[in-house]
Amino acid sequence: MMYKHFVVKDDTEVDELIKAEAKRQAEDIQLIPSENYVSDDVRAALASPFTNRYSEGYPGKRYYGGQKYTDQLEQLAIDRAKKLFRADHANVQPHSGAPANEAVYSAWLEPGDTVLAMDLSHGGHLTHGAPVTRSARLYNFVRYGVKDLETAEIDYDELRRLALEHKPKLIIAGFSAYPGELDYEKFAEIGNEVGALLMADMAHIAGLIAGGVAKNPLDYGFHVMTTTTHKTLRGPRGGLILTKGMVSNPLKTVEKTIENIPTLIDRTVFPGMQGGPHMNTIAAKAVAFHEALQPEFADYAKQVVENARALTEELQKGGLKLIGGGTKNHLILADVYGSFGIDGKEAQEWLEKEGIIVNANSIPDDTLPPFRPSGIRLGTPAMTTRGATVDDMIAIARKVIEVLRG
Ligand code: DSN
Repeated sequence: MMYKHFVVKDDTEVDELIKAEAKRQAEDIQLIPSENYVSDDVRAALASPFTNRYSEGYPGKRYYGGQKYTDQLEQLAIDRAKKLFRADHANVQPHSGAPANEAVYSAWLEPGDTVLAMDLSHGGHLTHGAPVTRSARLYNFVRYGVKDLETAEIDYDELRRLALEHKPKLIIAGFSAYPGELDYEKFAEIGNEVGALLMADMAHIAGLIAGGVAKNPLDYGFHVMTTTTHKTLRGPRGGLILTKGMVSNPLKTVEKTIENIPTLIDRTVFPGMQGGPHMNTIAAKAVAFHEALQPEFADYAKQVVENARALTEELQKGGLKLIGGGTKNHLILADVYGSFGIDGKEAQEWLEKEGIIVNANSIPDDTLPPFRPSGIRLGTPAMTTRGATVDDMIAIARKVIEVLRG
């Protein structure tokens, strides 16, 4: 899949690098589960004159003039996002997933408040309270994880025990390296028992939710859903926050209650955390949401999951141990150290030499350090966009095994 080249005509240094990267992306087997290939329409929107605008505020309530078209554009993106995810409210301005998560924390929590979230090495994300992050210094994160490597099931009894003990103000469901499906009903039951705000970070599986092959947490009592727009959702790099409930009178002071969460979030994104939204990215988000609303996107999402299952089966046949014994979504976490005695970084480098791109990743309770962990993470969203089928995934899996064994 070679992109049409938009020439950077007066800067050959940058133009050459763009061409080289486009060629690499077309030739390598791209298995990083958080990456994808956007459409030419998404790229056209990103390169549009909307990049020139400053539009602090929200549609109809801006601080600068000349907002006739930015207002229409942002409203279109909002309406499409709401429709796609059955949300009452959408904020399309977060620059990416980490700021989207931070915005929810800042809207809802006070410094020192407790949050219950998935441990990074068990599949959670850095922004879910990894000790190296800014939010971990501000808030008290308590971590839950999986029961064991074989099933990779969340330990819901432990999660409930932790919730009753620590009384978190926020419970986060979501992950960046977890091959299972979460039990949102169970999360909601526990969250409601302790009166916590329920937030789902769906960055990895937003496209699967949009395509109808993964459950939508908003259908199970979650109050807030954050996501990036560039992984399985196949849009531009960016963030999105969806909520149940409506924005209240924007002029009034609002209390921190669950019914005010849409207003609190809007106010935290702007003016609380960000300045001008990136309107060209919002244009590209609108295009991606439109694409994801088409019936073909449901076929794509289904194929992503089928391809992931085919990849897991063949990798396992080749002797690679997988966390959870397979996958229920688009991503696979493999224990290369436990399988072949090499660490994830070595595996990543050897595979790259053969044109197969993966990322080294920690596995639950990893005994190796994060930069040289025991695992690798693989996924199918990008290759599925390129038209890969189950047969292609079997061939790719065989090549991966050949390289790792070699
Ligand atoms: N870096 C992303 C991922 O690869 O999952 C998450 O932010």
